[in-house]
Amino acid sequence: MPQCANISSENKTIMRGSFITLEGVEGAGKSTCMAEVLKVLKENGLEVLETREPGGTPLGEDLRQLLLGHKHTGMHEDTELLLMFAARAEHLRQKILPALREGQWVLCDRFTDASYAYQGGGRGMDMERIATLEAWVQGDIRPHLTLLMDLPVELGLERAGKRSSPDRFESEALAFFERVRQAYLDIARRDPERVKIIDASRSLAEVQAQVRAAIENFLKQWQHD
Ligand code: Z5A
Repeated sequence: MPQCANISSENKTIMRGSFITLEGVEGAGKSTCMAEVLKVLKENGLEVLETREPGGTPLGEDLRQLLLGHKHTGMHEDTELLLMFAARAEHLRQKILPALREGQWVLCDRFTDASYAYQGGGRGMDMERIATLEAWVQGDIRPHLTLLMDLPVELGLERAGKRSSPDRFESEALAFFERVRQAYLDIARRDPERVKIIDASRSLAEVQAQVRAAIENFLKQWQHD
């Protein structure tokens, strides 16, 4: 596929920055810990682009409204998955790849692991379908490091519940989030080099210390390679 070939060759030749993602179930503390990651990267003199999925571009943010809002509560799961990847195609081409090409680091709140976890694990969609879309939209672009903020689902929902009214995903049942968590842990087991598990059930200070250690380790490796 031509789109794949273009993106693949860019990955090998042009990407100079590094691509870091944060993942986890609802209320795991991703947004809170983005700040700590950002702080460590900036202390090391790196220029960082912060972004999120679904979203990150004007079109992506509009798609986010459709995906998270309650206007289309009965949305078919295929539609949901395709909209996630439509937003991602735009995000990658308009924002992530240009930044990486310029040597910026990209810090993204959720990426394709979330499609495997929520649509694959949570909704039970065929993982092969997701892999097909991943290959089509991304070629061989993958995050270099992913921090998986892991905690018991009930604790995450309790933390998130204190904050705001639930969006379309947050309205799902506990069993849905248990499947999401297991799918994330499966990804981490299969790809331990890339995916580092953070015990997000601890106090904020302890979680931030784990996050800092993971980023500092990654920076050491990155400078060495
Ligand atoms: N989604 C999908 O289905 N498929 C995809 O491909 C993609 C996404 C990309 C939007 O994500 C939804 O899209 C998401 C999956 C789906 N749905 N869900 N659920 P999102 O990232 O925008 O939404 P979110 O997961 O709901 O994020 P969040 O609620 O903002 O959670 P968070 O960022 O992980 O948590 P937080 O805001 O940092 O912290 C939550 C609260 O806990 C807050 O009050 C903090 O002060 C507190 N907190 C944080 N850490 C601690 C500790 N350690 N101790 C005590 N309290 C803490």
